[in-house]
Amino acid sequence: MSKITKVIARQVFDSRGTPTVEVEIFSNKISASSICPSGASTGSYEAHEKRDKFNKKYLGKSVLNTVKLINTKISKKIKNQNLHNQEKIDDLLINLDGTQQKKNLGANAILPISIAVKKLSCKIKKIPLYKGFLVKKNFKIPYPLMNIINGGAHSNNGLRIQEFMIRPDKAKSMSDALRMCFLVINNLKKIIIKKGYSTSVGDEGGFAPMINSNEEALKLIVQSIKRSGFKNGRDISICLDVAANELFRNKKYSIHSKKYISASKTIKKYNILINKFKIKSLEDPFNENDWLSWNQFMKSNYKKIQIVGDDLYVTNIRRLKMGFLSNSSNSILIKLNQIGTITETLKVIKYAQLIGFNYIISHRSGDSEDTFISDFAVGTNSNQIKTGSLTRSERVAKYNQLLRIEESLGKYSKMNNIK
Ligand code: 2PG
Ligand code: MG
Repeated sequence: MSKITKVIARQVFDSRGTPTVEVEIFSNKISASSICPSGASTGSYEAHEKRDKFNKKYLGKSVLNTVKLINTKISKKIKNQNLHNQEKIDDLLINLDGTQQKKNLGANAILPISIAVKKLSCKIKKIPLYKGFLVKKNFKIPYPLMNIINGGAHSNNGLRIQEFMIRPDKAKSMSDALRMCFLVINNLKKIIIKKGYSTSVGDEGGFAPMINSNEEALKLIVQSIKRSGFKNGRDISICLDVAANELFRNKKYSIHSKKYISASKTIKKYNILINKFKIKSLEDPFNENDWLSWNQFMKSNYKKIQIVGDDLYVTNIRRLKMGFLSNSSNSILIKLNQIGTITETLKVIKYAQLIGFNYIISHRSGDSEDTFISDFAVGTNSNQIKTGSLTRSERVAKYNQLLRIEESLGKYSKMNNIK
């Protein structure tokens, strides 16, 4: 048994320059740390993120009270606990909080502790982090869902859909996958320059050209896939995250233009886009409470494409069960800070496995140099990982970690299967 001997929390900054919590856990002289990520387009059922609302020095965004809470009350609670008993430590934190949505302590206090504990446990056991979860042998590498054009809440270009992603379906390895994406991104850059748009990037590293038509963004991507020598829909697929919570008002959606239209008209327009651009995955096409539209869309598309619930499920097993019973989607996005602990996240993943859902491990738009999710994706047998474009170090760090894992698996390394 190794005990937790010291807990240190500090305020650091995320990729948007917003304060966030870093936690370092010690067992005698050995330590491991983790930094909490943060979303911009959040679901209302997510676990709570606590900030110092009234501290004007940081415009209400600091996390100094959370840091203090970890360094005092929480630290006292978990000190001397067996570091290898993740479930017990997570339970202590869940109970200390005592609310459904982690409103007392905040998920941003709990998650970095949960992750740092797991990292330290693996470090002490001298096993690579990816070996510390569900998979014990035959590790597989997830396909990247690479967000190459940013819109919605992740940039101010006026693009309504939040994420335009590519998935290199024909890649034979992670390094091959990254090479394919690298080519498409570089060709996309050339095309964007030629059109006279800016090549600046959004929060997740994808280009954020000042265009406001979804179709135009999709055409640019199709062109760059072609120019890179690949076939759209065969070698590389286009995947979208609509983040429709942000585009919903009075039961209507403004996804395809600024005008709000009914859900059934929105579905018709989705179907046109899916056919025209061979879209293979659609995340959050509807609002988090609009179960009826999710179900209607599912009925006609479930065999054709991956339909992903992010804000719909918020990595919460109760909501995933509701979605499964009401036939709302066939896949779930997994974000650890939506629920707050590794233990709860693993329960959701096991349930997703049971019902045959794809589960995609995801970063947040505000992220950091912490590469935990790369190991987590391999260790939970996730077939896809969503972690931004191949720019901005907080995104690239995750891909680089997957390259290291692939290298360490050597000749046993294999890509996962996409269904
Ligand atoms: C999403 C995420 C990550 P955010 O909606 O899927 O890409 O964005 O972290 O802003 O919720
Ligand atoms: Mg999303």
